[in-house]
Amino acid sequence: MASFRVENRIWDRAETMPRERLEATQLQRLRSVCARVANVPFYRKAFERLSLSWESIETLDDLRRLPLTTKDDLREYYPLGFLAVPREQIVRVHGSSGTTGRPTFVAYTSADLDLWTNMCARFLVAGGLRARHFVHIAFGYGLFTGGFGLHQGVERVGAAIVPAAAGNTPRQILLMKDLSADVLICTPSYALNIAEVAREQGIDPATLPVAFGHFGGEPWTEDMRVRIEKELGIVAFNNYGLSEVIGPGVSGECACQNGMHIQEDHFLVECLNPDTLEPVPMGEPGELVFTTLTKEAMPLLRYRTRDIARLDDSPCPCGRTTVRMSRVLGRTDDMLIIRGVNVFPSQIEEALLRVEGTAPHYVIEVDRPGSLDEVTVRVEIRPELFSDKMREMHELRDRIDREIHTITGIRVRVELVKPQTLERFIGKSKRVIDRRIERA
Ligand code: DLL
Repeated sequence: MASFRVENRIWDRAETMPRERLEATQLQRLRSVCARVANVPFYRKAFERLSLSWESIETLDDLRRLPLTTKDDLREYYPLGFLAVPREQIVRVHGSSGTTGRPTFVAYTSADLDLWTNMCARFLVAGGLRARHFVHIAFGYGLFTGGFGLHQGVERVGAAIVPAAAGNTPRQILLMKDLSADVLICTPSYALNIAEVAREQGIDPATLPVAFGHFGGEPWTEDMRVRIEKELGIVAFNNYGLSEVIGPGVSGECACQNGMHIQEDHFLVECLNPDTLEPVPMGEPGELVFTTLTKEAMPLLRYRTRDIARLDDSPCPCGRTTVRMSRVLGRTDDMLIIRGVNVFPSQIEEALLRVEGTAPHYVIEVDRPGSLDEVTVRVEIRPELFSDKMREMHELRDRIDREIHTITGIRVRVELVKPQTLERFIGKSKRVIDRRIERA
């Protein structure tokens, strides 16, 4: 791992506010957002149905009385039916692509952009960014919130930006080398892709000038972090967000790398059992649900993210007083139910990364040719281990099979494929093909 060390620095005082003051601020903001959503048809109707008004919100516990919001609700009011301000006040629209084709749009006023920028600046500074750095951003600039969101945050910190955007990896490597970028921002899978392409070009990725990176936008595991840090010789930080809530900047790691600090002066977070919708005890995994406290254009109450994570309210040595979230353990909707067992793709990734010789490129295919679910995990083998000796390959396959079984409790069919045969992704990776859906 790189010798880079992060000195703890706080970007703004709100991050270390005493809990009582933070909670008083949250309550005042919660009442204000409940008053502001009165213009939004979905919330107006829900408030009527539940006989609620902003005046009836007297404590933070009253949050539980508010209606939940889902992605389907946003779809029902497509394209911009959740606006809480007149259209003239909108200065930007972003969106997230769904599985159904039509994106979900999110809108920002100029005040929203300002606070979003600040949120990104906060977590970047917590994770080592300083004005002296050169930052290579390999996120898409477009409807996706990754490129513009991070760009604004880096700009506010005063560091230099190379807005490389997505694609053309050999060119990205050239830019990183020639401009001596010391910070890399992209998805974790793309960071590994950069390392791989560098190797193909005869460049040891660890010799690239990057010292640390901020990665997010898709699920990744602790083992994947170790792999990225080793390959690129960097320190890798995790950051989390989603378009509906604001984009990147909802939470990010500090130098302690012990969970991602949630920007609680802007968001109220709940961790709920996705079936009963009751809060889970602190530290238990549950679905994260966010209420935006400060957004003007499209505030959301109790937005169900479908992301499963744990919360941790124990004090962090960095001095920030905000609750931390674990890495995302899975999603309630990419959760695969295989012969009755809940399996997250991240568990399969964890198993693969434990086996020496596998590359972190894999595809999980689920099918039900008869009455039973069958899972095939296709995984690339590292070039140096790909061999034409049948026995060695069989042993490797058996080891992977055992590891997956230990972690998930299910048996899968493992197919080893040649290096470089699976698709590479420049944005978010797509690891699961569920053929049961096509058959249904
Ligand atoms: O991915 C925002 C973002 C961009 C965050 C860049 C961080 C960096 P969406 O496209 O709306 O927004 O996708 C949101 O991506 O609900 C999670 O399932 C997943 N996700 C985002 N960050 C992480 C992360 C952006 N660090 C969805 N770990 C979320 C795991 C993540 N999953």
